[in-house]
Amino acid sequence: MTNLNELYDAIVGGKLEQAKAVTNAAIAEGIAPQTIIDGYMVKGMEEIGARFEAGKAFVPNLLMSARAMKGSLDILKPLLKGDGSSSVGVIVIGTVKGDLHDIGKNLVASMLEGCGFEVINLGVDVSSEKFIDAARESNANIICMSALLTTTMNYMKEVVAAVKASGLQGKVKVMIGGAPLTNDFAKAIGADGYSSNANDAVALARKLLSA
Ligand code: B12
Repeated sequence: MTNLNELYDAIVGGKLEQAKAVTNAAIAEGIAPQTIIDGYMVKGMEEIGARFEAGKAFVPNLLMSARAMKGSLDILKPLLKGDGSSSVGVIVIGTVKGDLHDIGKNLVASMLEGCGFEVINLGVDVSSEKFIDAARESNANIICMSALLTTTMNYMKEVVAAVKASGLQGKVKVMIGGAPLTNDFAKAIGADGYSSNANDAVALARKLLSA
């Protein structure tokens, strides 16, 4: 039987091959992707983050952990299926300008995709112009923004302002997320919604589409 603690250890230790091997074994045993992600992978990232904050891990360790996380997530991505009953829409997602953190954003993108949304992932360091152009070109229903830094989260306000200035307001909703954000921050900048994790992000996207 697969010991998923080995996946947690592989993420914390930044061991890509071990992470992929345990993930494949867990899938073969029929363990639910959500259990693997929430119970072990995200927890592993939290642990390496805590070690970094305590000065016990360094940027190269974070990068190795991120690589291992991505390797496992790539394997799980096709299996992240929703219940099929969602109203499907188009979502443009990116990490805001100046910010290179993409693990959480990619997790949200994968979940949304798995639940039937068409997702246009703009990557990291995304400017307001890029968000607006992509939303306009794809006729997007929702712009999703991610930020992990207290310095970059404020850029979201600029994107919300750009949505208003572009004439897309009313046609496209804005959803935000990332560790330093809160519901109050979302309200303060005029975003339509905030969620603290990838599961709730799917529910929120569905809610915004039906509003
Ligand atoms: C991994 C990591 C890195 C990696 C990123 C690799 C990558 N490809 O993403 C690297 C090494 C590159 C990095 C660099 C830096 N980092 Co860093 N990093 C982290 C770390 C350890 C983990 C982040 C993570 O991936 N978490 C796991 C994912 C799954 O969680 P998440 O991102 O929060 O996402 C979830 C939710 O927030 C939400 N969500 C996320 N996005 C969205 C979007 C929407 C629309 C919705 C609805 C929801 C949602 O759903 C996700 C899934 O449930 C955090 C510490 C931490 N505890 O967060 C520091 C952290 C974010 N980093 C930090 C810092 C300071 C930096 C650097 C400045 C370090 C440096 N001196 O160079 C640089 C900045 C580079 C830049 N310009 O962006 C600080 C930020 C401090 C602050 N207050 O701003 C933190 C908090 C660490 C710390 N305490 O010091 N980092």
